Amino acid sequence: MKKLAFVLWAALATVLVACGGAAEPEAVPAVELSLTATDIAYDMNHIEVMAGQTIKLTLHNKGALEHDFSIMEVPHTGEVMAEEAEHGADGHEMTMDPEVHIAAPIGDSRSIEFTPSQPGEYEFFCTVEGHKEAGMVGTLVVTAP
Ligand SMILES: [Cu+2]
Repeated sequence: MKKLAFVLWAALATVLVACGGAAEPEAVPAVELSLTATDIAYDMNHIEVMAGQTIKLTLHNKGALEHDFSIMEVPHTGEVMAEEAEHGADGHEMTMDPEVHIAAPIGDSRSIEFTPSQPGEYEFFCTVEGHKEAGMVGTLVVTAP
């Protein structure tokens, strides 16, 4: 009987681990980042985190134009959770499909959460036309844990 109880417990534990993406053991605590966008720049062009570290990034738009934070491709675990990632009324149409994307309306803030899983350097930028070229670009450096 004891053995059966253990088997059930083990099965339950497996189910719990399998269900919650957040149930994965978190090696490193999440990091909260604040990125401010103005016309036309970010206040940070270099972000450094550890692989496996969840990034909770809040983009504050203090400009008179719409801005976003995007990464075309970055290996990550779990889902990218964006708070209202869509662009607003400025008619900006996304012609690309970045894996990580959060747009902040003028004078507002929006957050995104994701967990890069592999060390490397990943470019982040604003997808609004001409903004990357004007300097809204930076590097997310993911270091080995
Ligand atoms: Cu922009």
